[in-house]
Amino acid sequence: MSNKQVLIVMGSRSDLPAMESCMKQLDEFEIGYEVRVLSAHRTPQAVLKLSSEAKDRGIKVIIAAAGGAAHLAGVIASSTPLPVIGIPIQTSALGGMDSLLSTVQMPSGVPVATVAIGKAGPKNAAILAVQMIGLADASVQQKIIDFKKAQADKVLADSVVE
Ligand code: RP5
Repeated sequence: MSNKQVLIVMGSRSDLPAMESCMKQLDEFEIGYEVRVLSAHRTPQAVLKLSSEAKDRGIKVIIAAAGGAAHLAGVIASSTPLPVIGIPIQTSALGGMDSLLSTVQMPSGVPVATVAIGKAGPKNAAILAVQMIGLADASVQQKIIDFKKAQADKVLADSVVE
């Protein structure tokens, strides 16, 4: 079985720059991932094939990023038992509110854990995915504990403003 535990799907290659921080964060946690560009609207059959086969390939969490009418995470969530994290990509037309609402407002029974529009979203999606993997892997969970401590230490070290 592959050591890639996270599947990252994005709706277009134009989403890649926004997604670099997600991949970087997974690299920092040394969690293997696979990246695919597929669209809920332009390649729906390929999306469903990928998401329905992900679990049997050893994937633990799926991260799906899309902008505009951002149905990618929802379509993926419809066809896998794996947890799906949705990233609403910032758009030029509506600032990403379009992406946010179409990612987060899922019908009852088909959740998508949706992170923020903008810089924090892709990074937080990676951290959340690692936290989920950490539930069944103590060494991965320890990395999250260490990360949070280092983050808190940094804030405390910078907390005194002259
Ligand atoms: C979405 O439409 C993609 O996720 C992207 O954010 C947006 C624009 O895609 P392109 O027209 O740049 O391919 O499906």
